Amino acid sequence: QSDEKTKAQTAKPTEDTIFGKIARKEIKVDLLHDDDQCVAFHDVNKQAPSHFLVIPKEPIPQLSACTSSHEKLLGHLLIVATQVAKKQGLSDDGYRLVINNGRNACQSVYHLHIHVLGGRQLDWPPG
Ligand code: DGP
Repeated sequence: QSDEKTKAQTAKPTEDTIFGKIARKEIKVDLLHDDDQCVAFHDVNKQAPSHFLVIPKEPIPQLSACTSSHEKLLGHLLIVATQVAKKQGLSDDGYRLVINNGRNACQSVYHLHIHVLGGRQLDWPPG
């Protein structure tokens, strides 16, 4: 079993997460993007030559906690993902966006995040 899968079995929604600390700049990481609504940064446990995360600054625990009030923010996160992917040189060959929602999907950090993976041929279907 992968590390991420093991972590996801016990991860629970919490008030604060490591991503909350990154979004508030309490933990310094190399930001690929930063605006009033979201930040993007490299995933520490990369699953592809290019693997970054786009997270809202608002600490939404997971996708299923979103309501129609988040429509604009969710659209913004997708657009930012494409912009950063382009900057990372992923546009020509393609890339994949993933949102893990809950235990069966292996969500291990309960702060909404979009994974963007590229730089190699990805398999389908995912595991
Ligand atoms: P998920 O399984 O969808 O909840 O993905 C969480 C991802 O977050 C996982 O790929 C590893 C990554 N991650 C966990 N902690 C940190 C951290 O402190 N810094 C960074 N850059 N990534 C992290």
